[in-house]
Amino acid sequence: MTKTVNTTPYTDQKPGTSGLRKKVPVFQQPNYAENFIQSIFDSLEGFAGKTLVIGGDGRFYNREVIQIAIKMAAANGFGRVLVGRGGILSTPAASHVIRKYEAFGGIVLSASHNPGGPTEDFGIKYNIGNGGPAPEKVTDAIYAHTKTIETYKIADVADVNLDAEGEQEVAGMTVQVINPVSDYAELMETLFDFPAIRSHLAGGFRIVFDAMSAVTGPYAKEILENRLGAAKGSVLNFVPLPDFGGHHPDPNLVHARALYEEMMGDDAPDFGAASDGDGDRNLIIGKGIFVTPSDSLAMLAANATLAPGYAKGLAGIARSMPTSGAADRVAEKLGIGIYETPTGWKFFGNLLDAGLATICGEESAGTGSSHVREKDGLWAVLLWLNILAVRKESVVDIAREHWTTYGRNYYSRHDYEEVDSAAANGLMDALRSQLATLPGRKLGDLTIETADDFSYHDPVDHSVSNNQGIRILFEGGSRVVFRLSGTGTSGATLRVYIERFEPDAAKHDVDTQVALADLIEAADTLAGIKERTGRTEPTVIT
Ligand code: G16
Repeated sequence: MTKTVNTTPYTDQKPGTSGLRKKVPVFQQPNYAENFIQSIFDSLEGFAGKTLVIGGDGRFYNREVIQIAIKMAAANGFGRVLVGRGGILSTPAASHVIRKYEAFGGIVLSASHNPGGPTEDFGIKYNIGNGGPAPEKVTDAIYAHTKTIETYKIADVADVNLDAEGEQEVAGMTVQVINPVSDYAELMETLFDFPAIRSHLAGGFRIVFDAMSAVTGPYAKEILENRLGAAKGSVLNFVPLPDFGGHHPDPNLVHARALYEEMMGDDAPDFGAASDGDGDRNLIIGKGIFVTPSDSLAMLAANATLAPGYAKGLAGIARSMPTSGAADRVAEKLGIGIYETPTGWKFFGNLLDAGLATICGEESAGTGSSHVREKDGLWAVLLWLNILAVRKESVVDIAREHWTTYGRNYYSRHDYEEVDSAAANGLMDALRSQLATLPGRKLGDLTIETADDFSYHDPVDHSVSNNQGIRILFEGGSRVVFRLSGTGTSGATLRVYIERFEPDAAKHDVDTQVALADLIEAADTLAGIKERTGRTEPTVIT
């Protein structure tokens, strides 16, 4: 029933920021998915007879790869597979299922916020037993195996029925098809004050949640409408579609524009939110105000004790390096640790496991906590709703009060997508070669204080990750950061992160792009963005 198939390596299977992401036709090449999955198994030890969780965000090609992964898990000796009904598990739900059932690990199929469809994006990621993305030493081992692979093992059996909950047998292994929503919904009930949120909603507090035709739809319907009593119709685009309805399931101001415009209107609901393809990102918009992910992290951390799951306080806060320093000020006031990691949720795993951090966040619309080991879109929405239900103030009032207390970190990210890779690498190399001479240089009223290429020293396992983004820090605390994205699937994406700290509450009402204008200009002067990329403006501004 099990066969060993000869194969030859592909040279392009290096995992990026979050697993292997490629266009669907790349994954459809003979043995492409099989090679990568076998390389995952070949870099693990001790899983014989153990449980593997498999799920995905429902995008095009999800079901096909789930069948392959199940049959390969059976042939490689796993004892049990837990798979979400229909092949569906949001990324945070997969993390929770791995933890709850003490699985050996999990395979999560997603390309996150990237579009789906026959010529769009797909991805495979391995999560370890703590429920989090595999750390670099594991992804490096996987990549090494992809370069030398000669055979893979697969059970020669009929497809599993993914649509009926319950147990089936596949080549001596048990496959259990589970309800994808219920474990996760139960977890949320233990963290948040559902009665308080329910009564706030019943009292007329209006919300809208855009599931972007992606995986969060069934979760949001169940939790927001069924369990919390939000008005029917509060959850939009709740049916997960293989092509996300032809849209980018990316909850930002460009791809969730309609939600943004509704929230800025005269008759806007009180609270608007969205999540992405696989349910780990979030967008938070109050009536008349967009809350940047960096600010959201700081505001959630500052108010977290209002939720039962965090009532005892936070151990610490962690943020990725390009995320604004707003959370640092909260940590300082609370007298707790603050950790600055490279981009990539995998870097939070050790801090969470060691109990050093409770809440983590990234500028890329990711926020989460120690409840799982992934970022969690609905979790962020529910923590906001819990805070709003207890404080009974508007989002704008909470934000203003926060800025008055802590100061405001004006923040924006400018993305230049699908730039020629050589041009993007040339830009970064040129910046790197200037680093030593930049301190002291003046650009208009700005003076560069320090400049470096960020290196992370993990305080738990002492691993070192170099070249994690170029930081230019100016006197007074403003900064510009340059990085190349590790999640794109064609060309290179240059990300420029711009930040200015403004302590004076009288200056908290300025348009963000205006507040950052001199830094934006300085970024172009330093890196020659227009000249090197041939672009006159960013593809996306968030
Ligand atoms: C992934 C990672 C995040 C990271 C984001 C952007 O998110 O999990 O930690 O911040 O990519 O990475 P990059 O700037 O390299 O494109 P997701 O939601 O795509 O899984």
